[in-house]
Amino acid sequence: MGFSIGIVGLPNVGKTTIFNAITSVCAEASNYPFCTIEPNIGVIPVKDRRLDKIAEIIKTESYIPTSIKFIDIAGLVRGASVGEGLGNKFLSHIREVDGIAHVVRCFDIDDIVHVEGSANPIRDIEIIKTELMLSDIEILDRKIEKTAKSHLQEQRKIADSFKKLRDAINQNKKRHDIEEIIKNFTEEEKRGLKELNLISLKPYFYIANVDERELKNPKHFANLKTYADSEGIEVVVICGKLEEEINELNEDERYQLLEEYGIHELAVDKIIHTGYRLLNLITFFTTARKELKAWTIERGTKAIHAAGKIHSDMERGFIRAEVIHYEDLIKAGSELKARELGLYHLEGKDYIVEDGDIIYFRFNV
Ligand SMILES: Nc1nc2c(ncn2[C@@H]2O[C@H](COP(=O)(O)OP(=O)(O)O)[C@@H](O)[C@H]2O)c(=O)[nH]1
Ligand SMILES: [Mg+2]
Repeated sequence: MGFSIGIVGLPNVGKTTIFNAITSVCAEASNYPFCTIEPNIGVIPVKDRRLDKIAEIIKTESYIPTSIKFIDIAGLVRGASVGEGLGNKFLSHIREVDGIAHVVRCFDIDDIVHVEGSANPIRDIEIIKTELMLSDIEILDRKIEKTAKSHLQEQRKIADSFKKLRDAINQNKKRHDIEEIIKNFTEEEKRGLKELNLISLKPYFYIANVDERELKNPKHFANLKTYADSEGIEVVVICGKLEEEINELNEDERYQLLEEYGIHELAVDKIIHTGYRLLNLITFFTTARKELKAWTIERGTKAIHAAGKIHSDMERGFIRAEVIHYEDLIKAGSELKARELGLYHLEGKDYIVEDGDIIYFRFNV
């Protein structure tokens, strides 16, 4: 299962525009299993120059980048948590994602209706956050109610822990304070918490959607930035409309056009890089079965679990991992030379996979 990012925000802030802009890279990669799999779900290949470099050294029949899933989640308005605008259905989609990209409208255009009258980043963010928070509180209340009535003392203790968490979320406490509360949870409580998939605990960042005419000095942006800084949250600036419009161009033409606007990185790359940082992800490579392939895992993943990303049999029958780091392979220039230089190392199941590792898993089932 890959990693996923949900795009949230008020209506008419540019979520679908940005979704279309970033999923358009799929057209170029039509030989890959990436595309828009449903109108609002796109699996985006992660560009990685290292893959091309490895492909020059290790000849395989094909090579496949890793990917991240994006979901354009509609329908969040004031009252979503009580079902307004199909709110509950959309909220349940947000529970499934690993991270959240919160799109904030930083432009005023009269023809494009703003559900709250006019753009105001902080108010807009807080409307969405309130809905997300209320939805979590409802879920926590259900859990508390179920456990508090129990005749078992342990269950009632669980209710107390969850009550603490509920109150912290309700009082809009900082992420850090909430994490401190969770640290004191027992293992069982932590497992129970995981199952609830609380949105308030998911990592997030903001996408400032700015107008192409205001790129140099986008309206409302300073406010958003100050607010985000106070939370310690990243803001990615994107001009959704411009990037959607240049969909049809090939990559070189796109870069050329964006340069004219002073933009040096495609929205899709900005968002993927931020997503990687946000979710603490790294990439490793495999070259089995005539196929060079990139994979995404969380930093700190053990070799045995990295193998499980590829196939459950590989995890179950894990014997050893033969590893060479990307830089070492490039330095050696060929697999043979790398072997002569002793750059391959054998690792056991507890080896922590590093970004850029090229791994041959040995397994037995
Ligand atoms: N001028 C301008 N219009 C935009 C921008 N982003 C979105 N729009 C327009 O805003 C409207 C709503 O965008 P949409 O992506 O459907 O918003 P959603 O409801 O959040 O999915 C559309 O008419 C877009 O063309 C932008 O960066 N600049
Ligand atoms: Mg939309």
